[in-house]
Formats: sequence, C-alpha cells, structure tokens
Amino acid sequence: MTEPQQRYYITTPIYYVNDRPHIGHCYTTLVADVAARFMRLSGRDVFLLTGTDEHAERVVEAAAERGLTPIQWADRNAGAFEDAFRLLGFSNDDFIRTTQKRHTEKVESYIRRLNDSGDVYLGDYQGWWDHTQEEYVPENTAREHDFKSPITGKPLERRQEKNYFFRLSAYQDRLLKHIESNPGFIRPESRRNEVLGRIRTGLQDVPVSRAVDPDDPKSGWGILMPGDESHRIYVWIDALFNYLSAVDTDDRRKYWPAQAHVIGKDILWFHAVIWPCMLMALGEKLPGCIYAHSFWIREGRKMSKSLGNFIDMPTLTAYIDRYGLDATRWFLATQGPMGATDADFAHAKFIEVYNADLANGLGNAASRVSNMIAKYFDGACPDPTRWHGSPSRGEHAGHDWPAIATSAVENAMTRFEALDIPGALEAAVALARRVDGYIHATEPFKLAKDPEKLPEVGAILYHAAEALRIASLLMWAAIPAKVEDLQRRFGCEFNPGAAPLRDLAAWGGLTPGAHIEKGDALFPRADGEEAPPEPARAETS
Ligand code: ME8
Repeated sequence: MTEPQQRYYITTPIYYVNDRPHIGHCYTTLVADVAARFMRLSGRDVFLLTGTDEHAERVVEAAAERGLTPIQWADRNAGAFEDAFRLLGFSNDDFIRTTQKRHTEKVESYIRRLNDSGDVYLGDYQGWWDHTQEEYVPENTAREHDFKSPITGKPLERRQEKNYFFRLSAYQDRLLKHIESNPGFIRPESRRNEVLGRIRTGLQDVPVSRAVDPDDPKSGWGILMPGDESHRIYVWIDALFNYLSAVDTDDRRKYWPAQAHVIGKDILWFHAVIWPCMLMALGEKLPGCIYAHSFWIREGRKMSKSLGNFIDMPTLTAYIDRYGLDATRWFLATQGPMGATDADFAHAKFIEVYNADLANGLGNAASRVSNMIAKYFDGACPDPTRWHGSPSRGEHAGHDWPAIATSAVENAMTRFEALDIPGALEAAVALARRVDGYIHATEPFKLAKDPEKLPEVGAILYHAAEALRIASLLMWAAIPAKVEDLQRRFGCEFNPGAAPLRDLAAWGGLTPGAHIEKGDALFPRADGEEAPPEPARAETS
C-alpha cells in the first residue's frame, strides 16, 4: 500500500476547444508531464490529468461558422488536443472533456450541494463582460482599460442579468488566512503577492450561471442549473470542477486534494481565489499549490493570430521532425516561462541550448566514455575496484563522485518538488558536464598508452559512465526516449518507478562487465542552421 503522502495528483488547465492546440497548451501540459514523470520515477503514486473545456460560447460560434453542431466541433478539436499530446509524448492518466456525462453529473451534484448550503443564491448582476475571455471584468479594471478587454483589447460589453451567485465574499477571511499561512499555495511568489493585494481590496460574490435566452443558441450550450432550466452553469464554474469530478469516483478519490494545479498567468484569479473558496464551501480539502507560469513569446514578439506568428502544431512538428521529440521537450522544459517573466522561443536559442546541454553536455560525454570503453576494454564496463590508487571508492582527481552524484540527486529532487523544472534539469545536466571536465583533467586517453595504467583508466571510465547514468536518470522526465536509449546502451535495466529514485540513483549501479554499446551520437550537433521552414497549414475546418 502506498502511504497517502506518497500520492501526487497534478493537473493542467482544460483547454478551450474553439480552436486548435498551440505551444502554450503544450507547454503547460509538458510542465505537468515532466513533474508527473519525475514523481513516478521517485516512486510516487501519480495521477496526471488534462483535458478540454467545451461549454464556451465561442465553441458554438466557431461551430456555426462551419455549419457544425457544437459537439461536432468540440469532438474534432478535442481530438486535435489528444493528437498533439500524444505527439509530445505526454503521460496523462486521463483526458477529461466537460461534455462527458461523468463530469456534467458531478457538476450538477456540486451545484446542488452549494445551493442547499446557501453558498449559491439567485440575484441580479450588472457588469462588464469580456466576450473572448468569457468573464466579467471588475468595474475598476474595466475603467483602467478604457472599457476594453485587458487581455484582448476588444471593447467590453455591458451586461445585465439575473443570475445565481456564489457567496465568494463570505470566504475572504478564510482564504486570506490560508494563503498567508501557506506560502507555497500560490507560486511563484510575485503571483502570490498580486493575488493577495487584490483579495485585500475585497471579494464580491460572483455569478455562477447565465440566463438561457431561447433566441440565442449560445446561451443554452452548457450544463443546466439543477432545479432551474432557465439558467445554465457559467462555463468557468463548470470547468474548474473538472479537477474534482475526474477523481470523484470510488477508486480515484484517494488522489484528492491535488498537489498541484499548473496553469498560465492568465487564469490565476479563477484558480487561486474562486476555486479554493468553492472547495471550502463544499467542505473539500484545498490543493497544495497553484503554479501560474508566464507566457511564451516568439523571437521577442507577442504571439498573435493577426501577426501570424503563433507557434502552433505545424511549427512544433517541424522542430520535432528536425531535432527530435526529446530535444524539443528539453528546450521547452528548460527555457520555458516558469518564473514571473515571459520566455522567448527564438530559434538561435533553441540551437544554443540543444548544443550546450544535449549534443555537447550529455551526448558528447556519453560518446567519449563509451568509445573509450569499447577501445580499451572491448566494450565491457571496467571494474573500478581493480585500481588501488583511489583513497576511497569513487574519489579521484579532486572529484568525490559518490558525493557529487548524491548532491545532484537531492538537488534535483528538491527542485522538482517545488516545480522548479528548469532548476532541476540544470542540476542534472551540470552533473553530466562535470564528466567532461573530469575526462579533460585526468586524460584517460593518454594514460591508456601505458598498459600498466589500464586499471586507472578503467576506474576513470567507470566513474564517468556511472555519473552519466545518474545524470541521465535525472533528465529522464524531460527526455525519456533518449535516456532509455542511453540506459540500454550502458547495459542497465531501467524500469521507471520500479525502485525509489534514491536507490536507482545510488552510486555503483553500473555493473562491471556489462556490455557498453558505442552506437551513434545520441544528439548530433546542430550548427548554424536556419529555423525549419514555416509549414503550410491545413484549413481548420
Ligand atoms: O483558459 N504561453 O483555456 P485556454 C504559455 N479553458 N502558455 C500559454 C500561452 C502562452 N503564450 N497561451 C496559452 C482556458 N497558454 C480555460 C481554462 S481551467 C479550469 C479552464 C496556456 O485554451 C496557459 O496554460 O485559453 C493558459 O493558462 C492556458 O493555455 C489557457 O488555455
């Protein structure tokens, strides 16, 4: 039996199906995938959830433009998201769609509970509606932005409606207390401060429904309000519930509360304020962390449809075709906007990172080491204990390898736990880079000229190969296929999650005598290349 604290439930936003997936959706899901894979490697019982948000008014509009029903359009685009996520090798345990019965039935039951407790009530609402974002913008924000959408710049619409409201105001103090006493609840820190500042200006009750207008097909697309079919549940409320509905079954209940909701900065308010308060009202435990990353931009410019510079699936596919899936995952995972600033998808940076970390870092060190083992030891992993020149096992030329490796493992584990994916992967690749420095300092290729020094050469190559084995384990979550290839070449049986990471990564895992295969370069160098040509795009309908 796995202990409850060993469970790790991590989610991504569920994405709107009015349009096709792009780099942003892939990035957030990659972050969650890398974290989930690492946690599985560490022996945790992981559940990774992603999916699609389908009851948006925009879906009805986009479908109508193509002469389709909303569900036909949703099916098509949900399929596009699933294909994209398969292409990127994501290991999600489920893909929830808000049009599925398993979700809609749960949402009705949650709303009924909130109605019964008085946390949801019928009232009047007037406000500034942001059509593309499908949300009301608070009066002061609307004024600040000259009554235009703070996100899209399009004019806001004045709307008045009779609505069901959620009594958000009643939870202000409890929420503040929770955020203040759990510094890791909203991350990164700057986002937490933003949210705290805004909560302190006061929380107002929020609408959770929209009136159904028989003349407007958009208004009827969604889950009807239980007990009052003249309203349907507001898409954002419907969507947030997915995190709970997906695991609200006998066999999955154990996963709640989620350890982490990974989202983009654009949807922080819903996740850090409205969602926790709804959970409090339902008497559910709160998630461990809401992690709001920043945005990708491209070659220094914001991505937009009008500029035609969106990194969408055809562009990502061109990168995957040219540099490989793992290289693309590595770039996104290590250079992505996990902090408070946006990150630039620049081709030159892609090449620089690819060469530094993968071609020269892990790949070149692995080639050098396996080539020398082939040349001097017939491809059999040397036995380091045959050399008696080392003061202790694994210590040589100023490198205390067991200590270096252990500290890299601990460092990576701490950072993965904090969702510092770039920091964790840097700790891993830094270990691989040290191998190069060690070979440079000890020059086994020179020592090998003297047959008497072969035991020392063997020890050096063992240390180097073993450090690379451990470094690659720590990189596995980001570049699984290449690491599995490397482990196989090094004669290791690698079953992620079969043993706790600390055991898998303990110094001395390589077996002397095991066959070490030379093979082609894991990551061939990329030099002075142009970006892959912009692919021709298929029509979206
Ligand atoms: O907001 N860089 O869905 P959505 C990085 N359905 N990430 C980006 C990005 C960019 N340039 N652009 C988008 C919704 N994203 C709701 C969510 S959850 C209960 C409901 C990512 O399809 C980022 O994760 O508009 C952002 O939060 C998400 O896509 C928004 O996806």
